[in-house]
Amino acid sequence: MDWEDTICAISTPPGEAAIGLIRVSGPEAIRIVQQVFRKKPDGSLEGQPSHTIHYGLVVDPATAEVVDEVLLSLLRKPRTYTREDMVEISCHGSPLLLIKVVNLLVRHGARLAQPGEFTKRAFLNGRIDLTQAEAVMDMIRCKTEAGLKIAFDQLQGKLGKEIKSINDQLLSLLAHIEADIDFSEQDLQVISMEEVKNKLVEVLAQICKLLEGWEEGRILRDGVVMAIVGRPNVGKSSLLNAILQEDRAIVASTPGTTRDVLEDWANIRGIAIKLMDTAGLRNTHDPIEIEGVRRAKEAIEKAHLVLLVMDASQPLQEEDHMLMDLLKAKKCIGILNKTDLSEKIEEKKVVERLPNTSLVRISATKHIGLDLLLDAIRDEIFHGQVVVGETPFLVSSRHRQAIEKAHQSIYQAILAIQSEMSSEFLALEIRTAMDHLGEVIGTTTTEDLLDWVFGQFCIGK
Ligand SMILES: Nc1nc2c(ncn2[C@@H]2O[C@H](COP(=O)(O)OP(=O)(O)OP(=O)(O)O)[C@@H](O)[C@H]2O)c(=O)[nH]1
Ligand SMILES: [Mg+2]
Repeated sequence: MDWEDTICAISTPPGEAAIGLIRVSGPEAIRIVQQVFRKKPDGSLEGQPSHTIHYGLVVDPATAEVVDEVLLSLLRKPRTYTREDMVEISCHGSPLLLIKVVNLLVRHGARLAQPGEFTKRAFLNGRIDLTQAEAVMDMIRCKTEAGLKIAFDQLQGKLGKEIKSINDQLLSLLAHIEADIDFSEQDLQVISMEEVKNKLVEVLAQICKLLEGWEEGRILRDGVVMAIVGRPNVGKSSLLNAILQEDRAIVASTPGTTRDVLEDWANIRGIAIKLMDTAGLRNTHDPIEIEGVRRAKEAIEKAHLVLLVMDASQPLQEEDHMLMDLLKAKKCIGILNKTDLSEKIEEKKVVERLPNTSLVRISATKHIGLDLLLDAIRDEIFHGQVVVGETPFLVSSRHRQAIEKAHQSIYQAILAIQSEMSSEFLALEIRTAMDHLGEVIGTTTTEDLLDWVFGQFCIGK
């Protein structure tokens, strides 16, 4: 597919940097850049071979003002990111200067690119499938090594290939069924219903395997939210600091030190975890603390996992009991903190109140038991180690929804065989399943879907 317009954008993040990169893509990319580029030594870009780098000045032809001294990569289609002619201009990384160069390109016929438009062109020009396009953004955003591995596998086409392979199996089956329908009047049978059913069951198992990895994949990509809660002064902020290994939150012996919810990301055993340190929960008349307590309760609602911190050096108090009740239905780890002091907590009572919750003994300030706590957090999230292996992980809810719909259609097709419904009906269900799988890789898409997918990209990618 060819576009008439040529797009340009700053591809490096805003702010000062050593280098700022401007990308130009489209049929007029080389001609437009040529108008504002004075190659050194003298010469034109026009006759230059592809994949070459050129030194020169960006000059405003209207005023002869030299805007910047740049290196420019000339990339001719089709071996480019978008499969169009592209020029990448490496400027000095000043935000003002980059805007000036982009304005100059726009004045000479380029258009500002929409978010993700370069990758959208790569997809529409058939260089990558939709799962690969989405992986580009996952690569940029991911927070852990495992997330990066999943995104990279997807970018290499691992998920796309798996979906295509399932689709091909369905296509071959459909061809046989349709041949059967065509030859039905001649009483010729190309494939038996038993064979069709067995093949469909096989395909269903492959789809189930993909869906199984969804929860883990999503967590590895997006991470989880974990709230640290407890009554005042039990050591929640000390624990946050110990996990982050920095003095992030204020710690003080005065109960009610933390008022607002404090958030930060940590990489715990390869999982990206957003930690939320909250205000100590208690009944209070202080309006600021009341708001803090409200926010702490909100954090509990949002959290996938809660760390309930208790002070092991004191007997349980009313607030501890209140919290244990509040967290009954929540995924939770109980923490007995301050175990470096003499213990007064009635551990038995905690076990009785939270029978299905693991308890970990730590000292946040003396850094005792933290390794065990981090293991417990990982186990609570994953129930063991997650290995990024052969089966591609599903990480996008868009993919999951489409694959679940395909699963449903194939299931219906199997039921149709069992209840001896017509082959036409069977073919229809298989075709519907294929359409849903096509949505994942982008062979059946709508403009709305593409707008939604690429709308989540950053500009210049
Ligand atoms: N001995 C000992 N003291 C601790 C430990 N953890 C925290 N403390 C002390 O307990 C006091 C309260 O700690 P914080 O971390 O501020 O407690 P908090 O739960 O965040 O308190 P609020 O924000 O007021 O709800 C401080 O004086 C800490 O030094 C521990 O493991 N051992
Ligand atoms: Mg605190």
